[in-house]
Amino acid sequence: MTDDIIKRIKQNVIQGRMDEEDEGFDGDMVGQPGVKELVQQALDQNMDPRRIVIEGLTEAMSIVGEKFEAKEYFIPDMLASAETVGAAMDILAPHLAKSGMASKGKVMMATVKGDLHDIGKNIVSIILKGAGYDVKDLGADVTAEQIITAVREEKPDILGLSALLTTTMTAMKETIDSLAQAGLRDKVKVIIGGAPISAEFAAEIGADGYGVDAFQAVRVVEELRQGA
Ligand code: B1M
Repeated sequence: MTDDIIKRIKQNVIQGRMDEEDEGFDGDMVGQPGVKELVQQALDQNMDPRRIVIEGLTEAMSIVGEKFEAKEYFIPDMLASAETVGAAMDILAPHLAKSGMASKGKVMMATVKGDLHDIGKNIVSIILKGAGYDVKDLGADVTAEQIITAVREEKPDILGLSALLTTTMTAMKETIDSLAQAGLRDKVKVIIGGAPISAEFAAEIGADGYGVDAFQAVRVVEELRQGA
């Protein structure tokens, strides 16, 4: 039963179906529950929201990426799927973020310059909030200068940078170098992540940590905070 609902959430993200009024890319799906209804049903069945994120939404987006690579999907298709994930995260956020906890520290998050992919960064932000961190999200396509200004003003304990394009990975190094030039590098720990990022790349550009996914990102932030 629970496997079935995860499967249907995945299918509907891939179909870009927000709710029951949507046809889906294959047409003729009007009347069947879409991502919003299915996510709510999964929560009503007490499904772990982390499972919905990992096995439903994230796996679906990776299939969407494969379809884009195979030229089966185009940008509007990717966007339609991405929007269903955004709507699902709006429903899941309060369940992932436990309220009323004392803040464990301040984390500033940004997708780097030139990169508009914000779904992964948003998931990391929500999971960090759920783990008790005060998260300030600067958004996507954020320049090193904007990040330096925000770090100077907000004094976060941790800076989290996300990149999804091989061409924008270099903006992570630029940001870390700019922090050093601004005399801020020893004031903030930097963790990076995103599909093309690896632990080796993180070490190479002088980041303090790397998270393969949102849950590992939280573990790394905890380690950095304890070691700080
Ligand atoms: Co784009 N895109 N896209 N795209 N897109 C990819 C990344 C791509 C791999 C697709 C493909 O070709 N297979 C490819 C990149 C190829 C490359 O660089 N080698 C690509 C391309 C080429 C492009 C454009 C250049 C297309 C074009 O215009 N020709 C263009 C670039 C725009 C720009 O950024 N300047 C573009 C545009 C878009 C859309 C706007 C249409 C849309 C983004 C919408 C949005 O984000 N609001 C989009 C989408 C949806 C994708 C795919 C399909 C899905 C990305 C995603 O959301 N994944 C993607 C293919 C793929 O990744 N399989 C693709 C789900 C998300 C939960 O995973 O972001 O990896 P992810 O986050 C994970 C982990 O990586 C990690 O935790 C998250 C949760 O577990 N993580 C962190 C992420 N950040 C972290 C930070 C951390 C720690 C962990 O610490 C701080």
